[in-house]
Amino acid sequence: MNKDFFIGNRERFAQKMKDYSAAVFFSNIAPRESLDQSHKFSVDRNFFYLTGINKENMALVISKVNGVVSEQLFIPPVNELYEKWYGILLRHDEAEEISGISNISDREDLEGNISSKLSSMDIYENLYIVTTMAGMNEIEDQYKALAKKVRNQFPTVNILNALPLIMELRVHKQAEEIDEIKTSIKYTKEALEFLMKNLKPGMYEYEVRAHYEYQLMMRNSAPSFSTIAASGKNAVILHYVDLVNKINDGDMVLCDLGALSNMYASDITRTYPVNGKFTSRQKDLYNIVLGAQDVALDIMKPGALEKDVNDAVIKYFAKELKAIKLIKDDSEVSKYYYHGVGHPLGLDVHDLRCRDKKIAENNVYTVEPGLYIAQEGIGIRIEDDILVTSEGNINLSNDIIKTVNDIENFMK
Ligand SMILES: [Mn+2]
Repeated sequence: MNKDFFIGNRERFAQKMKDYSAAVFFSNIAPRESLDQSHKFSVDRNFFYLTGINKENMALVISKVNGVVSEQLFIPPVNELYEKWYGILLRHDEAEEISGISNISDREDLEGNISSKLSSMDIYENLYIVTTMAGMNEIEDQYKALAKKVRNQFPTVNILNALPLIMELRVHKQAEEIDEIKTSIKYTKEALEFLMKNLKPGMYEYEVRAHYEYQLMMRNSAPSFSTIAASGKNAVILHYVDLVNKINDGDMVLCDLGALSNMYASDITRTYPVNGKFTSRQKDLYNIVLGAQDVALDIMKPGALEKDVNDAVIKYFAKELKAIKLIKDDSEVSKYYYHGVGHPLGLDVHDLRCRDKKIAENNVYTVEPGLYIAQEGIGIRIEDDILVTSEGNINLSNDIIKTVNDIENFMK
């Protein structure tokens, strides 16, 4: 991605900041996995959105004083011992090339820099930090430590949350972002086709995952979340990640998976008959779920509420499930469909959404209705990634086959 994209994001963020304020963004640190090992590092998506840099233990400070915006990046200093063990650290000129930020300092100078700003005659009024929604990872601790220090030393400075400002930016996808999502969808399509070709009764769920992720690795991509390959009755568990069961002949396998391209995620679900042929019951239920996608897409327009889309799907399921005599009353739908119809998609798999929960132009949403019938050992979900435009929806994952005929023909 071009640095102009990240420069533009910072400009738009700064416009939304109050005057006489500073904003701090941390890039995150990898959590510990065992005694002297770390989990794989995962960059904070807001930091990435504003810098394009995917590296550990960095910070970005954006300041706005009397309408004048300045920016500074803090990165770990070069350390020869570290580089012998773990890899080459980013140099200042490289960080500038990626981000377009020319003012770069050592990471250890961050706290002193913030203190001198807040004690200066600029008389800062606000410090923006980010509180994540989950509030449970390492980055949250870095923000909390900073907030505690600022509250203690500069009690008249307000601590504000930058998240509402940045979410207003991130929900509207720009052309560069849509291209990245399209690329990650392409990886998913290719890997899913390999998975389908290798699918056969008697294989284990973890083998399905291995086939999929092998193809991502061959493209220097990675899953955008823990791959789900749930067969038979496991498919009624929405976030089934154990993947230990043998897939029996006659069962379906629900594959909910994604890929990354430059940190942008795809999120796709397909449900296949493991032996390549749907039973007539499976086919009927499958086509009901497929129909629910069309219902959702009709409602999903700029200005509609997310709830409107889900309500329409519930109403449709009530009608269809009564027709096949699975339920008697509309209220019973929740027994077989028990999640929302979709979520925003972007740098985060469950991406930031507009605060009013209204669907807007250039949002990217998943549409993923499902039916889960535990007593029959059947779980079906079909998920596509949709770009909302003023001229209508664009199904970005339209090329990933999903009709009964197309799946059966492909798997023959
Ligand atoms: Mn999803």
